[in-house]
Amino acid sequence: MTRIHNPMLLEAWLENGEIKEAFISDTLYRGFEQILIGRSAMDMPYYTQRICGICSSAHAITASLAVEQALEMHVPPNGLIVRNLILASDFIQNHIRHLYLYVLPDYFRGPDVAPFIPHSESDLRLSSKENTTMTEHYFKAIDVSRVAHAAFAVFGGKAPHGHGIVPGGASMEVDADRVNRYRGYLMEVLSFIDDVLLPDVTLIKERYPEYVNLGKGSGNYMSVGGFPSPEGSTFFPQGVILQGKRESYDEKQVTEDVTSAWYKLHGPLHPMEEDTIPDRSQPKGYTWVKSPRYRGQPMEVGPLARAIIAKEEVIGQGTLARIWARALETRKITETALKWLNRLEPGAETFNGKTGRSSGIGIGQHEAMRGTLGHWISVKNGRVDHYQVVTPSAHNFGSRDEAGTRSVGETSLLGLNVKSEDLKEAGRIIRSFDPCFSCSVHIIDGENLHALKIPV
Ligand code: NFE
Ligand code: MG
Repeated sequence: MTRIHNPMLLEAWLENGEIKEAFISDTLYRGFEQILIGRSAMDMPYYTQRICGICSSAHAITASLAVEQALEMHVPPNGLIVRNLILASDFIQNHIRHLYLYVLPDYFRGPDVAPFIPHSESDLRLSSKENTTMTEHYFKAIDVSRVAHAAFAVFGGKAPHGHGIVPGGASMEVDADRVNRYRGYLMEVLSFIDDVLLPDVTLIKERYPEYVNLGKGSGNYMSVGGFPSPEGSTFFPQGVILQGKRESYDEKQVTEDVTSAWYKLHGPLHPMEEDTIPDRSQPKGYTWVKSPRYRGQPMEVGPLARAIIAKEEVIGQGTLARIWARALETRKITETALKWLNRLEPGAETFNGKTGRSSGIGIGQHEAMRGTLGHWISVKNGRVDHYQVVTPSAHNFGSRDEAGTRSVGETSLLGLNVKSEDLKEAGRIIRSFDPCFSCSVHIIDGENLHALKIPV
């Protein structure tokens, strides 16, 4: 798959043009969790941000939450808001880049120059004038996503992999200059969202109406919530929809198994209990992504799941429903971040480094750009004893579990009619999840690359 974050392999079996079976593999192993053992817990936001460059601040916040719980640290109100502002700008950056650079090239025809060549000519429905406008917007989106990253750097120091989010709060103090600069950047982004982004997605929605529901996932949705206020409420609510029923989220129900992944075999285990030991010889293995489950079931996570959990109106449950939910979320986060700015108290502390203990366990959970992110940590005398990361893309694109149940992503392709030679229909569905495969496995062997052979 091209135009996603890092190496993903889709193998699909077709009969009369219909997808009957699909396997999605991550061909990249990284071993992040092993890298962290023995290191200072305080450094976890810095290390884990390197899992990924597109959602770095989500890892920083989630790691900080885990460490703060483990060591009994308390974040001052100003610090909470500053962290929200950093993550908000990163969400905006992510959503704009995902839409224009990864998604829209499946729907419009750019000019005959790089990066638009070679073209896929199948199923293009925009007029030549609309294609020209989309091309202009594509380049404009690169500039605007950079503006969002500039907002990130105001409180994060730099982007990606900022220095602003630390256990105990935020490293940057609040002053009028920073507030004004952040506001200026976000006002620019907001007019782009209203004048360009939302109309563009509306146009695609009108021209490709069948994609609103094409590519539905498992129908189970989950959000752990995110963007806390000093009063204790969260901007993203927490919740689960499992087999049609709404229930409250219970962290103890999260497990991972590795029946079909390249790891030393173990059954479903809670992230605090499991290990991450690579073993390329596993007979059923076809990917480096484990199989995260909630109450034993695969859960769809991401902007569509968040909208459904928040009881917001959604237009469907498929490809363009995901893309539309992400577009609306971009607007909502930008608007809300501008309001958070007014809640900052210039000069008030953003950081409190006091710890209540030096050993303990901590569970960090926060919604990342692509959905639910969890970091589980055990700290002994200030050092990491156990670390487990479960990412949104692992939820959406993990391996089959011990019951053989497919991931949300694999399920979304079944029954799809493929007419184009380049499997464009499948590409559109997969990309609507915004998959990231460097996050999912959190050393590639360049010498022995070979196609995977998977028994059906
Ligand atoms: Ni590499 Fe990430 C996000 C995390 S992954 S992008 O959002 O966590 O699924
Ligand atoms: Mg993991």
